[in-house]
Amino acid sequence: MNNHLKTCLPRFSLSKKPPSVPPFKKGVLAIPIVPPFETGELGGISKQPRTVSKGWLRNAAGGVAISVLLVGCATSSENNTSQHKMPMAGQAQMQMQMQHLVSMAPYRGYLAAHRNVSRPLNLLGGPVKVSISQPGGGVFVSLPDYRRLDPDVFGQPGMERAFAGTPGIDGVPPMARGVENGHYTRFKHKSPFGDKFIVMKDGMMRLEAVDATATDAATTRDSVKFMASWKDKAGNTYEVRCCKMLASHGVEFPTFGGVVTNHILHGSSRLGTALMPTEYTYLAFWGMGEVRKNGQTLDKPRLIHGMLTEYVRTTGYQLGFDKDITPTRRQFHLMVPPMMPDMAKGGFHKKPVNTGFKLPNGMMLPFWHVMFENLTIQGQRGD
Ligand SMILES: [Cu+2]
Repeated sequence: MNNHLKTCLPRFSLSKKPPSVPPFKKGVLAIPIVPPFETGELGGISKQPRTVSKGWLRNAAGGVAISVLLVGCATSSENNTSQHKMPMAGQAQMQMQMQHLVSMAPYRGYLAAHRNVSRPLNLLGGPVKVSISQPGGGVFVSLPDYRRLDPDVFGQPGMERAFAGTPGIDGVPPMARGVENGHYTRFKHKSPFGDKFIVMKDGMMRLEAVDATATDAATTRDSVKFMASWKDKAGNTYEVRCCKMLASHGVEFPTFGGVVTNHILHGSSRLGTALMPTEYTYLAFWGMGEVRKNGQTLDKPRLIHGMLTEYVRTTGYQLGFDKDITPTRRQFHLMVPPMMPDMAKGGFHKKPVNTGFKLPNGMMLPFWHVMFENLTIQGQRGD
């Protein structure tokens, strides 16, 4: 990987559990701690229901589904430099602090109570079926940036909020926060969450999802078929497909069977990274898919997360604080984080996404965080 980029990753839980394809096995993998903002964990994988294995994602049929949460961040080479100069004792202390912070992730007990459930209950009122599409137009592609810290989400020095869990993926530890005049300023490390972006053309997206299973569990009846593509100035086409696998349960926060509808995520919810604002989420999914360029698969399998939310951007397309949200507009976010599960050793290992897209400084963009806003949305409840 690029030595000038450090990535910080989210944690997942992988458990195998096809609802209709016995036998299933599952396993929760160990969490490697890579200071200072690199950790990962594997959760549970579950096969998608056969009822959704058709159409343009036919290949997904019979595949194992993973669920994931993801997010990745990249730190600048300057940060890496200071990190490398840290004395060994200091590094060990930092690692211990990080392990302690990760151990304080707020949903650990909740997740433990759900990950082995073999027969999860369904949503009240029946499954929610959602179709979302964008036929064309531009997309907003996030670039690595330093996220400003919302006091409503992160509190203030001495009265912190949202500090536990995997840094950047879940909370942000106090030592990773800039402070000025008694207030937090920004996350010290670059991440996919910030104000920097570029626009790419010919953005197309199609999602068909079912939210049937209510809670996290070892198995799920949720399903996702997703495809999105966009083009750079040179005419290269970038594409993401998902999900051969769905995350039936999370490791650091719930995934509600891999698909969740009509919920609050991110920010103060402590469901997903706090670096995104607290946002009403009409639909979100976590699964495993692939990254392509010009019709060629560049990276597979990769963790994929998508969500349809209320609008969280402001003037100049800055990523807003909670107070800046526009509840009557909607947008779709696609996230491919720079981390991968390690099925042999357990846990996740750092692995920047081979996006095939170079940043102006010549380095590869190590993640995709892409926003679609020209949407047609349909939802239906019931069998
Ligand atoms: Cu999200």
